[in-house]
Amino acid sequence: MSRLLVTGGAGFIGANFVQRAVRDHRVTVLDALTYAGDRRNLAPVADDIEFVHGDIGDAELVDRLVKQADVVVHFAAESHVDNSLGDPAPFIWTNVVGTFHVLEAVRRYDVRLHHISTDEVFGALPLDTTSRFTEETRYDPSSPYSASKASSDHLVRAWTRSYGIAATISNCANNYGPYQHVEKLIPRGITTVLTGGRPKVYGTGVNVREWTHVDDHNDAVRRILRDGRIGETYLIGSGQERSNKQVTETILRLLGKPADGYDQVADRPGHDLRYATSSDKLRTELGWSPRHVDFDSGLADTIAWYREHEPWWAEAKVATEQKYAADQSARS
Ligand code: NAD
Ligand code: TDX
Repeated sequence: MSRLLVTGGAGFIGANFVQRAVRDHRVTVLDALTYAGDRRNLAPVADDIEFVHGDIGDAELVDRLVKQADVVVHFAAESHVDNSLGDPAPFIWTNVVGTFHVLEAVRRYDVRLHHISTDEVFGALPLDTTSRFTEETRYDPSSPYSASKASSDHLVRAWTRSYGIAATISNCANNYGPYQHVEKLIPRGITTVLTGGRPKVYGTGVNVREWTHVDDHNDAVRRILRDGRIGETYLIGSGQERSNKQVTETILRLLGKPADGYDQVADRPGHDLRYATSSDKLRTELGWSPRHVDFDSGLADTIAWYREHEPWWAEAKVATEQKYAADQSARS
């Protein structure tokens, strides 16, 4: 049983990862419990893990925890594009400086690292092509969020080449599933309808995302940890592309509302048009394929989860919508 240090393990993807990882590993979670982190996400495995409340920007703490680990799985990040547009500072602190401290510690103790990243580092694809990002696509980030994640990827690559640390990177497409914060498109839309409101679509809603279930993302991460080649990058994506308008219409339909029951609001500045990945390398080398290939059915399960877990999201919903309203009026 190897010892895993999971940064950001109280967030959406990290918590789903930890809930499964405890079957095979001794897990320590390091999480700052920002607005996006929630100890309740780890309640099902609370007795099976060590939880450390702390910041990856705290070099001494990171050093002590990495020293005791065999593997670090680095999920911790500020993750929301809209927040990064309003205040980029925490994105630089956590995503860039925090990753630097993780890298320095794994270098010191020769600990294996897997760095979790995003397809947003590649910028946007045009709408009218079938082109997809590959591991060779040039980095071209648009937002402070994606630029900070791109910076963290570059740091990991540099530490791998210059210092020979044992690291891998994955860049995944948009995730959905249980425990996702209500600021993100899918949970925001679902919880807005469940509370009697109308979902907000930015601009005309033609922007396309590739929706990958969080369990498929984490399955890919497990395979990379087990069989991935050190120094390599793997792209992860389900192939399930949908426009934001389509996603919103499907949520409304699955909740028994008219498909046009949403509002179009001011567009996100610098809004990337389309993301789509080629995960051929992951599929060929590591035998990965997504299990959730029926997006509507995955969405229906996700809707059921949010229906059943209103106490989990009710408070965050109010705070999130207040923040969106304040941001919107600051912009107009
Ligand atoms: P999230 O915002 O739900 O969770 C982030 C977690 O990190 C939270 O628990 C938070 O408390 C913690 N955290 C933030 N700053 C920290 C700090 N300084 N020190 C310690 N912990 C800190 O994010 P998520 O959606 O679960 O994303 C996890 C990772 O996956 C991120 O690296 C993100 O860039 C990447 N990613 C996300 C998606 C997606 O669709 N959500 C897709 C591809 C990649
Ligand atoms: O209310 C909304 N209305 C809307 O039209 C919200 C919250 C979003 N949108 C649009 C913006 C995007 O085109 O929906 C799309 C998805 O938005 P988000 O859920 O904010 O995700 P995105 O910006 O695509 O980034 C996500 O995927 C990549 C994650 O937040 C990142 O952490 C990940 O790296």
